[in-house]
Amino acid sequence: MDDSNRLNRDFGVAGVRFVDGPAGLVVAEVVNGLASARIALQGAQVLGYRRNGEAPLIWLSRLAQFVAGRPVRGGVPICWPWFGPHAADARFANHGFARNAPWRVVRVTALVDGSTQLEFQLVQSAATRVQWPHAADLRSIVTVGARLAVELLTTNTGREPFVLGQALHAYFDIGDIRRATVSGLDGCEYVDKVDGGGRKRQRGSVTFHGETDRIYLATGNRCEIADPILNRRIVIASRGSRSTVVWNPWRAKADGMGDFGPEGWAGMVCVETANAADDMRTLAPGEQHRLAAVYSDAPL
Ligand code: TA6
Repeated sequence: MDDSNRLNRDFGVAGVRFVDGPAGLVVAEVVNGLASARIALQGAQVLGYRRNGEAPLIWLSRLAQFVAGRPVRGGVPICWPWFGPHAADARFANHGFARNAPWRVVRVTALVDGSTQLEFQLVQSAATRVQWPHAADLRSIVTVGARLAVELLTTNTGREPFVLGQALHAYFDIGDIRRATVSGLDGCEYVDKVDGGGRKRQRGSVTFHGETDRIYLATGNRCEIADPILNRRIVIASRGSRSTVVWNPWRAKADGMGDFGPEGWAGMVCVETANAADDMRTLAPGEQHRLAAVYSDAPL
């Protein structure tokens, strides 16, 4: 596992500092002239992001548990190489192993526009190959600037095709889920995981009146969260995805999960750029798939 001293020596770039975070998880702290962010090496997980002078865009639970090998509640977890439960073996983690596994730092670059770009590579192992016996290389490229960009690059480095499910499981900080709406999904069919997986069609913007867990299909490349409490809209611009997951656990499910904290569920919504359900991808040997999202905000 990388340690912060070596990382600061090898990748010290103005505005980036590697620190030993909770439970020994190494975290990259990024502060530049545009924004600040924290990214854990475990899972290459963005834990937070805010533009300078603005409210946080990305939500992190006040009760997030930092335990090596366990998912952290909030930020932008990387679900890979499957979304949801493992197709055949309930022993394996929900949403794949990438978010619970160590990643190595490949490069840290100060870009000319003032942004900071960090590239990470998943460290695979016998433990991960037991769960998913395919040869693949996975990179995450995070760009911290006036917007937050996260890009997942999967390359099939083996001799056989494989099927890939994945998502950028982004948690957004909002004033009150009961007042928030999500637009950009009007007319899309969705799998309603709160209603037996039935398929329905979205009419207008998504509004929230209880636990909401939907996989929207044949989606476009832009969604917006309207937040009248914080008086802003959050824009999710995506590439390489034709499925978008919208999730809020609501009170009972959040309390049951135990790491949302009191009323935490009311201040977050997930809008996830995915390749899930009908949108899983088959990669031929040598093929690469890019899944990307750019997150920004503007006044409502
Ligand atoms: O993306 C929505 C979802 O699939 C929900 O069904 C819920 O399981 C959520 O992900 C969080 O999953 P996690 O494994 O992070 O608790």
